[in-house]
Amino acid sequence: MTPQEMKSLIDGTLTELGVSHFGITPLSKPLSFEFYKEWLQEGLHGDMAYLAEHAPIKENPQSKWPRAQSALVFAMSYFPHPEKKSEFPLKQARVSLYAQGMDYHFWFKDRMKELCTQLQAQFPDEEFLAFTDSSPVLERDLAKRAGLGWVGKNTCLIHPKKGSLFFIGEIYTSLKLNTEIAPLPDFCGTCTRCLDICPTGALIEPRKMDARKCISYLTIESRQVPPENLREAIGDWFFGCDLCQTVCPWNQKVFKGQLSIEKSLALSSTEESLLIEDLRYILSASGKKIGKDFLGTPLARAGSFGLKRNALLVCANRGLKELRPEVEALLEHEKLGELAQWALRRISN
Ligand code: B12
Ligand code: SF4
Ligand code: SF4
Repeated sequence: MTPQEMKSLIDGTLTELGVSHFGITPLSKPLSFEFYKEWLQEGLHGDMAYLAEHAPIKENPQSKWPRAQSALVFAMSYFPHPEKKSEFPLKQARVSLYAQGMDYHFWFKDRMKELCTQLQAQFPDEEFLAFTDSSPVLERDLAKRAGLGWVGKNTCLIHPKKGSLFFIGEIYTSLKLNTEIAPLPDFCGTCTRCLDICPTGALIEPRKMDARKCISYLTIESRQVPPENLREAIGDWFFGCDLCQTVCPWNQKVFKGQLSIEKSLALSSTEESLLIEDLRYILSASGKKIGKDFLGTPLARAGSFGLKRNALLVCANRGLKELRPEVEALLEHEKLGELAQWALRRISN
């Protein structure tokens, strides 16, 4: 089957599923695998041990999926968020755009599975497997090879007409769909806006991140309290960070005037009251309540410990004296006590 035949077969379904753009690539060793290996060797992945464990399968996908020959690769835009939560528990706390709705690991995967079912009916003897994010797939490399964008200096995959605010997902198939897509050229040019804005200096070189310094890592993936030298730079980010993307001229062009590039948001007194309400709720709620309220959203990943840690950071960085009792209540906490003491010193000054 030719890639063109596949494209015309699924084009209609892709529109129904809300896919922004898509491409096809043969499954082979990622072009950037050596870079990935060096990145791991330098320890830039921090505590994300699974990234190292996944390396052999990322290098050779057939070692896990022997029949897989090609990948259909999809971009799913997350701004505006396509799966809003009916009652999002936070009103003002600063949450990165991808997390302002339901968790894409479920709904995006479900949409791709619908397509798998349709393809399976057409090709009963072939294999179709849907993945997004958590599987051992080097997704940006795969998406780049499928023509979905170029790898920007902020490390994100960017498309000149779609920007970078999209998820990547893929269907591995046993169908042979050999295609040579000319990769998109690099349109970063001399721009360095992402490197310049990053509050923690996580983008240590163009296209190279020290994940241990990225606010997304520190407020989502990490199960630790951040080192003191990075705490202030986290600013008012409660969950994740978008700055190196929202500042990007390619996103500015696509989402004219809709993206904030403030390192710390200027809040009206009403907004500040809402923020205090959000943080008070997080700092004092039980783990069970937090688990229930954030069920099915990306924030559930950080859990009660992670969200309380993030609330302490924002409270300290904004000097919210109103939250003194809630901070004091955590002073003896086994894992958060030291951070609560730091926060207390900051709001007392
Ligand atoms: C670990 C991880 C993180 C870590 C580390 C991120 C990083 N930049 O390394 C943290 C927690 C910090 C993170 C943050 C975010 N993440 Co993340 N993350 C991942 C994950 C699970 C693995 C990424 C990884 O292996 N990193 C290691 C580095 C070395 O690899 P890489 O970034 O993929 O880069 C490769 C390419 O850039 C390539 N490359 C560089 N130059 C060239 C040139 C050529 C020619 C080619 C072919 C390739 C190439 O080389 C690298 C290594 O192979 C992927 C999902 C996946 N399975 O791949 C999602 C993923 C990369 N994340 C995603 C998202 C949405 C985010 C956030 C926006 C979320 C948020 N707002 O908080 C931020 C963005 C921050 C940023 N600037 O990257 C999307 C990216 C979509 C896109 N358009 O690029 C992914 C693909 C998840 C998904 N399925 O949608 N993430
Ligand atoms: S997401 Fe934020 S902290 Fe991470 S690299 Fe981008 S600007 Fe820096
Ligand atoms: S901000 Fe500039 S350098 Fe960074 S990814 Fe966008 S175009 Fe490239």
